[in-house]
Amino acid sequence: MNKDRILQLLKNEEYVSGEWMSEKLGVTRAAIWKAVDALRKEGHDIRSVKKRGYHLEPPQDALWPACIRKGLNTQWCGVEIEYHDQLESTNTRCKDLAREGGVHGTLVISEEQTMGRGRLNRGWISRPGRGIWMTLLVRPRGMMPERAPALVLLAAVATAMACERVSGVEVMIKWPNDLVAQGKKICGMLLEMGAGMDGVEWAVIGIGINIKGNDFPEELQDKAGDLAGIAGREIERAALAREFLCQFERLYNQYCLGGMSAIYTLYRNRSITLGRQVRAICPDGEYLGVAQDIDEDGTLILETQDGERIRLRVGDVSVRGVMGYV
Ligand code: BT5
Repeated sequence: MNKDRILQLLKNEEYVSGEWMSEKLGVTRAAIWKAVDALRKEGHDIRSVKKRGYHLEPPQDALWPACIRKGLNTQWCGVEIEYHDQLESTNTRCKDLAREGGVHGTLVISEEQTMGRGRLNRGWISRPGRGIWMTLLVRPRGMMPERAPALVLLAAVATAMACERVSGVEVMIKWPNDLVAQGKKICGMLLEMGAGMDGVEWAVIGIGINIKGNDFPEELQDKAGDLAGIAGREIERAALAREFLCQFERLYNQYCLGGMSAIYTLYRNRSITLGRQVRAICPDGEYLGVAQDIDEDGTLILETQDGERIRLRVGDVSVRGVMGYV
């Protein structure tokens, strides 16, 4: 038991002192020493560094909090990072944290999801080591629930910017919040929230980014892609997660000061949906038309072939010429 907790603490910070661990776990220094020794015998590369404490050497491309935090200079975004080797869904775990009082800016991340979720109860393939499966908790002040989709648009811009910076590949956004690179979906997002009389109490933004060959099933082979495959080089996942936290904090702070308008401009500039011929499949039917605009609460405005303007809040769009739609 102690061993698992110690491993968790070592994955969390680059250096952890024995004294701090013994306080945190309520056991003696000798017990810590013994557990560390046992972990070493099991093959964990734990080093003792003078004046700094224990250091667990991460394997290549580890997504541990300690790796993400290295060089992270945000004020609140990613203040708490909870890492799991396996979870059903980072959104489910993050929702529990939100209800238990988890702080604004908490990130939940898992190496693998066994029941990763898409929108409308669809599944999300999240194999170990193949991507970044993470959920960010935010507590917006004074936001009405109908405005909350704006948070995912903000996250889409932040994630697109982070992916581009780290991979060098151009990343576009397909309404509402799929990230697309070279015509393939590399990332999807799932927003869930809890609201009370005063508006949104918490919102969790789940983000799944395919990094390297996610073994897509036959039906997704043409549609889904992975960032490393498209970039033609390795992508360091911790660096990408770190860059996402920086970009998200910057855009969120901007939104708190000046509202969504600047972020909408960034969103529109990256949209592969606007101005294009699209087919939209919505809960109430299917529409063909030209995507005209996206308004302040994330609604897509479509002009149909007979000149009617319709507003779509939820749905899937296929953009002519992208992801197999001709
Ligand atoms: C999404 O839904 O795109 C939202 C995906 C959100 C995933 C993240 S991972 C971390 C967090 N924890 C969760 O449990 N979820 C979030 P949607 O637009 O409904 O797309 C789902 C559809 O995309 C599926 O029905 C498949 O057709 C396809 N799909 C499934 N896995 C995929 C993958 N890894 N890459 C690309 N497409 C995928």
